[in-house]
Amino acid sequence: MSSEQKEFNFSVNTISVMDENGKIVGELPKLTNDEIKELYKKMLTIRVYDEKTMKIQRQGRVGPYISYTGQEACQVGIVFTMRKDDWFFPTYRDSGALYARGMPLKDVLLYWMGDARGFKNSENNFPICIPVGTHPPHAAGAAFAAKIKGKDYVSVATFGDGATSRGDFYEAMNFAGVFKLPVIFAVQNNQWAISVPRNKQTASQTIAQKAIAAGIEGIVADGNDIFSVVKAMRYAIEKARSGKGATVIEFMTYRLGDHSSADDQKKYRDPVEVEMWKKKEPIERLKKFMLAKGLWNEKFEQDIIAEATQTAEKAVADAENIPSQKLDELFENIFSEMTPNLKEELEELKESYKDRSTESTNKVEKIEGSFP
Ligand SMILES: Cc1ncc(C[n+]2csc(CCOP(=O)(O)OP(=O)(O)O)c2C)c(N)n1
Ligand SMILES: [Mg+2]
Repeated sequence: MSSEQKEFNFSVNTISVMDENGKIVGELPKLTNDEIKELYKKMLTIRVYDEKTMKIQRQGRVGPYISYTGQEACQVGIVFTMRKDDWFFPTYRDSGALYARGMPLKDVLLYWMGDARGFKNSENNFPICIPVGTHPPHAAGAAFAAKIKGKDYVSVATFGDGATSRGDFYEAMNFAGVFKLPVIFAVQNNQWAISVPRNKQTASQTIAQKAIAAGIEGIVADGNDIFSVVKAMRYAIEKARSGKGATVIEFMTYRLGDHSSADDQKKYRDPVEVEMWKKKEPIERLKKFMLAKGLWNEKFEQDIIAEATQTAEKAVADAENIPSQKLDELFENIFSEMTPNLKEELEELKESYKDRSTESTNKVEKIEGSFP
């Protein structure tokens, strides 16, 4: 029996616009000076919010928290390119993206305080997905709905390198490939999944190439360069909106802090590696570019920090001072109509609260528990 060999050629494109010294090495995406300043403001603002939240977490005023410091270019750049009516599917690492998309700090803080009302009024953002990588199929499903309804909104799911080892990721890509869905799988490859390094996660040379088997395009972009993030996302969104299907973008970035407030990264990471990545971090990099263009000065910086600090302090006070949530409110926003199972669970919970003075959760219970 003879077999004929056929060659297949696949490629993964890479996008890199600005190097770690703020020097332009590729073609800039179209952005006005005001837009560049706005991107910088958003990145610095969400860093202030992140630092404030970590501080109050250490004081026991929020539950377990996940910081995104070092990943601000992804957090801001991914949502900057989205329309308000596009659908966003974030993970626990993406509080910054939710702020950048306009969700009030108070509401996201409520979520981390264990208060279900945080996401009650959130428009076109799915709630933060805590289980690793279970939401790419949801994003593909929402994209399928857009297609059936003949609407031109797109779905964007963000998740980490670790999540790409899950079957759900492959199922979502496969579905998106077959039906040419308007969905973007935005992988924030921050090199670690808690203590598991990228090279133990997959033997594949890139994560982006995993898209190829599903018949969709995979791109690698510099996730610590806001210009590369905007460029890659714009390309994928335009493609999705015009009916040309899905894209996987692997954003190369780095988690500068601990995995979560319950983690100690010093136990498993070489400080030399962390220092090396600090030199590539996204805010300093954009600052260098802006300084050279005359778009940055110390007053601009200090004004942003002052405004963000003031907003953060007010948001913390507002979140801490709202009346406790009612037990019903924990269940109400999950489905448009409560399922029989949920109704049963709610009754059980109410029963267990029977002997308490109030039919609501309180702050002490809210901050119990930890995040792996
Ligand atoms: C289904 C599931 N398994 C395990 C965990 C515990 N866990 C939380 S985060 C995490 C690592 C995820 O890494 P990655 O996808 O790279 O995202 P990152 O946290 O680095 O942003 C794990 C294993 C979980 N939350 N959900
Ligand atoms: Mg990771």
